Amino acid sequence: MISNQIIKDILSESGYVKAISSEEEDDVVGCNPEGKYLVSFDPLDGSSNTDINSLIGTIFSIFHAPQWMEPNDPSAFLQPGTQMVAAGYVLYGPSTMLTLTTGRGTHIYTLDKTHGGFLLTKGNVQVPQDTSEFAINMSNQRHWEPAMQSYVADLLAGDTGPRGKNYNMRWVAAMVGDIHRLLCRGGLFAYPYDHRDPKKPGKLRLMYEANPMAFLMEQAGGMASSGDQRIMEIMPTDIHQRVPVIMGSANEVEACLGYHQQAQASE
Ligand code: AFP
Repeated sequence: MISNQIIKDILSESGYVKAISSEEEDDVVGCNPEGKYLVSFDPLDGSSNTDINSLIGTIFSIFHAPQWMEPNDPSAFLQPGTQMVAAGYVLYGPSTMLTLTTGRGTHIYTLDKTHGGFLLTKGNVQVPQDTSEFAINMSNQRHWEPAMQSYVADLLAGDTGPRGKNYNMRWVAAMVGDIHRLLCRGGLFAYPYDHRDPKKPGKLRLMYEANPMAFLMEQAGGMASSGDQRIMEIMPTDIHQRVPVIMGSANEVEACLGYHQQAQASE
């Protein structure tokens, strides 16, 4: 809540922003009626990591604000991710890093406290196409669809299974930490479709988590899908909507989607 208030105050005072939507706000918050941009953000992703001094971060996406919109009109936020003008996250880890895309590659900057600015430390990030690492919360396995069950079972089967190699697993419990690792060394991250509650087909939020990370991932040569659709092409129906997420190294995402396509074909 404190992070939300800080970011809300800064964006409201900047003058550039017409309205914001936040994971921590029920409704859109109007800022400057003359502002040119809309900002959606998750103020503190992985907040349950705070108490254990583990990775947390802020995720954001920026859209043009339509001139016709009233500052507190949520419908202007219902744009597909392909309309984002910028997206990124700040990771509060051993170093504070800003990862940003404006649609011309994905770039990583590190906070230099001596000068108080962010320095470019890794330009034009390229996610390796292949990987032998995946990130998923295995405790939800029984709630996944059969395609996801088979895919992960084949990863776990290692070099004696159909994928023919051993895989390693990591889970930070903060998407911002998992995606940063993927941008640095590749991997597959999934929070897949889940049967438990039809109103929550996935855990992650389209506007605050899936879209901005998909933009960063695609700009770094990776892929991002919901299982049956490119995430950035999903037309939102609600600012807080949740979506299934599969993203990361292109060849591994393709392999995972292959299981989904096979399942659809045999329906
Ligand atoms: P919070 O921001 O509420 O801590 O949730 C973080 C998150 O939405 C996402 O960043 C993680 O990938 C996911 O939840 C982890 O959730 P579980 O470990 O509970 O599955």
